[in-house]
Amino acid sequence: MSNLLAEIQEAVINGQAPKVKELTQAGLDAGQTPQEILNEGLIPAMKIVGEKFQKGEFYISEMMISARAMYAGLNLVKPLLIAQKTESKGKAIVGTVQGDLHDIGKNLVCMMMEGGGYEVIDLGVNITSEQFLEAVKEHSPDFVMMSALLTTTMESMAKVIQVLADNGLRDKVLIGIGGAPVTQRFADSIGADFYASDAGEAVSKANSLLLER
Ligand code: B12
Repeated sequence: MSNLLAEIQEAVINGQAPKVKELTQAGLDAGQTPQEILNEGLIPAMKIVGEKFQKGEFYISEMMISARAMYAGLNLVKPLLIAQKTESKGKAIVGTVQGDLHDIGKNLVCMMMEGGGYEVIDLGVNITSEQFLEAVKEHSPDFVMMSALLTTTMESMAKVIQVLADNGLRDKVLIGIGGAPVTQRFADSIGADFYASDAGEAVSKANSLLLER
C-alpha cells in the first residue's frame, strides 16, 4: 500500500477531516483511482475504528468524528465514481432499515449503483417496512436494497420482505441486502434475492440478476 493511502487511513482514524480532504485530493492528483482511495484508504480505516470501539479504545463520539472525516474524502471521490454513469439500466430504492442510523455503506452502495448506470432513490436511514412499501408502490423499482449494520436491526429486513409479500409486491422486485453483519446465509434464510459484501459487488450482482430476469 502506498504511503498516501496509509496516511489517509491514519487521518480518518484520528478524525482529521481537513487532512483527509487534502490527502484524498493529493492522491487523485497523483493518479490514484477513486476506487483505490475508497477500498484501500477510507473503508479499511472505518473497519479499524470499529475494532477500536469494540476494544473500548474509542467512544461513540470518536466514531462519529472519524465518520465525518471519512465523508470529507468520500465527497471528493463521489463525483468521479458517478461520472462513469451511462443511460439508466433500471431503478433501485435503497435505505438503511428501521432502528439503524449507519449510512456510510448505504451511501457507497447508492454511489456505485448510480455510477453503474442505475437510477437510485435514496430513502435515507431508519426506514420502516411501511416506508419501503410506500416507496415500492410509488416508484415501481427493479431493486429494493437494504442496509443494516447492527445485529439487532437485521431482522427488520425480513419484516420488509414480509410486508412486500403481504401486499403482493414481493415478486415485482429483486431484493438485495448488505451491511457488515449480513451474510449470504442470512440472505438465504430471509428469502432475499442477493447479498453483496461490498458496493462494487452489489452492482455486479444487480447487473447479472437483471440479465437473468
Ligand atoms: C461509523 C460507525 C458508527 C457511526 C455511524 C455514522 C454514519 N453516518 O454512518 C455512529 C457513531 C453514529 C455509530 C453509532 C452506533 N454504532 Co456504529 N459503527 C460504525 C463503524 C465504526 C463503521 C461503519 C462503517 O461506516 N463502515 C464503513 C462502510 C463502508 O462499511 P459497511 O457499512 O459495512 O458497508 C459496506 C458493505 O457492508 C456493503 N453494504 C452496506 N450496506 C449494503 C446494502 C446492500 C443492499 C448491499 C448489497 C451491500 C451493502 O457495501 C458497503 C461498501 O463496500 C462500525 C464498525 C464496523 N466494522 O462496521 C460500527 C458498528 C457497526 N457500530 C456498532 C454499534 C454497537 C453502534 C451503536 C449501537 C453504539 C451505541 N452504543 O450507541 C450506535 C447505533 C446507532 C444506530 N441506532 O444506528 C457495532 C455493531 C455491533 C453489532 N454487532 O451489532 C459496530 C460493528 C462497532 C463494533 N465493533 O462494536 N456507529
